[in-house]
Amino acid sequence: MSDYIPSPRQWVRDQVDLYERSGGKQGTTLRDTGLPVIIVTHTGNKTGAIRKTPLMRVKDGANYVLVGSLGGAPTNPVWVYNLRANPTVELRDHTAVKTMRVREVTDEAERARLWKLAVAAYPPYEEYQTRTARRIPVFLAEPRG
Ligand code: F42
Repeated sequence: MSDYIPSPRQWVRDQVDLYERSGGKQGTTLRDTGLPVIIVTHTGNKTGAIRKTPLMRVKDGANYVLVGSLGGAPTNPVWVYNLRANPTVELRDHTAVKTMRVREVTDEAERARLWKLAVAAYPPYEEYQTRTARRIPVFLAEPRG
């Protein structure tokens, strides 16, 4: 069993704590936006530790779109490298917890379709992409068959 290492960012850590402690009944939205958030539990690619990352909830049928925006920062969030290395995750959406498999979306047409869904769910993603030279990574989490 690996250990859970919480995020070094206090507000992120607090959100994960409240979301999980309440069984997905509290702490489920992004600050004052009221927009829904999911928690992705994954594995650190160097430590092998358990990591928990809140992300905006972007649904595509039974699947979820994960957007590595990090507010338009110049570098990818670290969790992107973790998902590339260890694609099996546990995804919590409110009270529902599922094991899912994640893949990075590289097909341009598929990415364009999913990006539209992402921006519809969380409009600031569009501006975040204009702030950074990197292509914001997009992943699709699918139920593990
Ligand atoms: N971030 C997004 O990118 N997209 C979103 O849609 C999003 C929504 C969101 C909603 C609510 C909320 O509370 C936060 C939200 N965030 C969103 C922020 C998100 O939760 C992450 O905090 C953010 O993306 C930064 O991710 P990060 O993985 O870069 O986290 C940093 C701060 C971090 O935890 N760093 C760790 C550290 O100790 O510095 C490293 C953790 C790690 O995974 N280490 C790896 C390991 O093996 O354990 C090795 C790392 C390596 O070097 O490869």
